[in-house]
Amino acid sequence: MHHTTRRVTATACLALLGTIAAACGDDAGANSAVPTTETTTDHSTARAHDDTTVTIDGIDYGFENVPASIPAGTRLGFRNTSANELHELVAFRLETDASLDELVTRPPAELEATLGEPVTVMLQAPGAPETTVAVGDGTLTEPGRYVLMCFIPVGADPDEYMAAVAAAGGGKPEGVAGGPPHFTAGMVAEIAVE
Ligand SMILES: [Cu+2]
Repeated sequence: MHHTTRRVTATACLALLGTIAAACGDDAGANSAVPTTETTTDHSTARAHDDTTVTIDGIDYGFENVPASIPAGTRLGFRNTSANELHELVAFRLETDASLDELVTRPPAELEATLGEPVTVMLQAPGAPETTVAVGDGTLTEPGRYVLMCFIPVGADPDEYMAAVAAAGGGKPEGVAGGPPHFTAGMVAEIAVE
């Protein structure tokens, strides 16, 4: 009887040990959750990434280094690499599914009505040391489909245009001589904010 009881006790102990082992296993599980803490650290890194500037280049005539998509909250930078032309990055959040190819063929008034107000406008004269931020701060906050466009007339005088921007209080300058806007020459791009 005693023997049997002991055996049972021994079995219970083994079972208990098993439970402890299982508990240890859980602890191990909790320990493996330590990297989760590091993942949390990664999250704050990701948040820092959201503030990272993605610099887009303006050339004659187009945008370069445009990512297909960026996380919401990414701040765009703009750099004009042209030696001759003033360029700008004007970003609009599109409320339409229309293709860029179709959009750019629309009459100016209709195009403006479709685009609405720009989220951000950044300009840089050729050779200028800094980019002028006229609207917003380059940050694309709301997820969606965005179009980047340059409205500078082909061959416009950079100094004259920048003076007109200043006179318009950062708004759209009027009456600066030049050819068709750069976007009609290919300075238009799409970017997805996710
Ligand atoms: Cu341009």
